[in-house]
Amino acid sequence: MPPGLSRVALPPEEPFVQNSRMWKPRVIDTHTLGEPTRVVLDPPPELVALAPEERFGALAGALLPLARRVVGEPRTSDAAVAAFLFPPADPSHRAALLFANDVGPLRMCVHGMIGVAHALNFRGELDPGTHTFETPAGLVRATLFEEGAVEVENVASRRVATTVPVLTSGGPLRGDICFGGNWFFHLDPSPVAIEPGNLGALLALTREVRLALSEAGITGDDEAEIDHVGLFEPRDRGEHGCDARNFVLCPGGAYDRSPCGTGMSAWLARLHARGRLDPGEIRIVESVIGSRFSGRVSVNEAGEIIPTIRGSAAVVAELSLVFEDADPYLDGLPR
Ligand code: PYC
Repeated sequence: MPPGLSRVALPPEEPFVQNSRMWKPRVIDTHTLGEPTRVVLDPPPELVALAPEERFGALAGALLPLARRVVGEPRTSDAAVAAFLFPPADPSHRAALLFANDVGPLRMCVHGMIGVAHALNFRGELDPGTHTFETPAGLVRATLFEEGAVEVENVASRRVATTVPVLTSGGPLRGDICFGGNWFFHLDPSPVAIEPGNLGALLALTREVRLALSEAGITGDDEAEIDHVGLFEPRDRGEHGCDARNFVLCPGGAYDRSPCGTGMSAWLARLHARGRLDPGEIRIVESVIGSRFSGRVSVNEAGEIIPTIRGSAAVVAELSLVFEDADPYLDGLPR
């Protein structure tokens, strides 16, 4: 077990209780440039009992209430993502992670990874340097810098299809299907100006597009649901200090307050596929609230595009969750 992991798991004299209602996990609440992550230090016993490759499917199905007990309303905001920490399958890795929001698990979450690295460093359990984490999408590497910034070398990202038509109430729109650790449909340029004053219109459009994709049976590889919709607007770096602004709809229906690292990874892969981004060139993307990630790509030996995203996080609370049997909203608000 790598140094520090024993501090994340419960000590042997306090074995995991076999009933999640008695589970009182210690959590660290963080936000990554506005987007919340609830880092769950004590993973649910039901998930710990499963093989790592079974956990994603279980949390998408019968064990979804576990995610809903941890994130979403009324315990936290519907934008929050949980990051469950498990002992890694490979002891040379720092930990295995399972990300989830209140509608199910995410294959990967860059803002969540940044939150985890910052939270572990805050607890004195992660030193500056590069650390490997296991996620359902594959291995990712988080580099923590002395000044607090975190760089996440994400999983291979790619553009899968271009100018795919979707029919909306405002007429047909064409976008790209791409993967950045999660599945995305990108409309670039956005048909609605990405401004905080337009949140209602941005949410309405992206929700309609996601529904239209689902109704049309448009999916990612292996029939994976396209559960994120990203809008991008070009910006002039000289004038605005960034290259694009984005708005990303997340699976639960909330929008990402950060520039969405998996969405930015997919965007960088699209730029590279169009010949508009060389390996190592830096791009800066701003979220609808004005927070920024920077990123670049490299190409690995297999010819895959590997994005690296840089951002930072802040801890806002250390607490333990309590699940009362009599709580009528133990499993979250009705959805
Ligand atoms: O930063 O990758 C991300 C992300 C995914 C969903 C919310 N944030």
